[in-house]
Amino acid sequence: FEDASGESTPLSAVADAFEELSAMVKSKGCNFDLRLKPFCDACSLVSVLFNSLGIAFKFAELEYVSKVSDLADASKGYGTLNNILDFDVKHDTVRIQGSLSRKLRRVRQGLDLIRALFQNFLSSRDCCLREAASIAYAKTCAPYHTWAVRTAVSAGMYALPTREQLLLRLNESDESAEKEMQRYIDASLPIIQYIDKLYTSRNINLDW
Ligand code: 1PZ
Repeated sequence: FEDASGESTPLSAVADAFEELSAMVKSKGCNFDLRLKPFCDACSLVSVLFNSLGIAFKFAELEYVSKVSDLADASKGYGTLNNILDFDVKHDTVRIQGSLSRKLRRVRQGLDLIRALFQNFLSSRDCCLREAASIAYAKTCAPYHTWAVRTAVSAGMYALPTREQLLLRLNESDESAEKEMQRYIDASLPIIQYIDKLYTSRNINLDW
């Protein structure tokens, strides 16, 4: 997708990257052995959205970016997402803080947060960004975050830009944003489900 000036927007780049990933996953189903490199490349594009959020979520950006970058650094040694899980299962380190399986789980929660946020954002044009973001956060990440983090996030919500400011900063209109967000919503779901299956197929529950 290109905007009126012929440039692709940050949002369309994110949607493109996730459509490519989900096409790979869908074509081969859960037997597909997704490589870390294309996965991390797509995940790092998401962080451009942070630039439009202002400084209130700088800590969330640093947190997300560092986890994606640790996974990207591991891509040479591990190759695929499956290998990360295999390693941590073997060493009994899946849920240990700092393990790659735990970082992958957190990045997956971030992807789901954006998906839920976009869904709320599109459900009503009157829905303000703070409301859309608060509800999405409560559903996808808050249950797994400490009280201190949840408190900081809810304070930060008041510093979010308005719906109009966000669209302006993303270089989107209501119509174009709707199209791009919907593409991300549809394309990210198979990726999120694929990641969940990496854990559940190894009898690891997802309550963390
Ligand atoms: C327009 C978009 C508005 C979104 C606003 C929502 C902001 C959510 C802020 C989340 C802050 C998370 C801060 C730190 C959390 C850490 O405690 C956890 C656990 O880390 P561990 O103990 O496993 O090392 N880290 C995470 O959950 C990873 C990062 C989640 C942040 C996702 C952000 C998603 C991307 C948003 C892009 C606009």
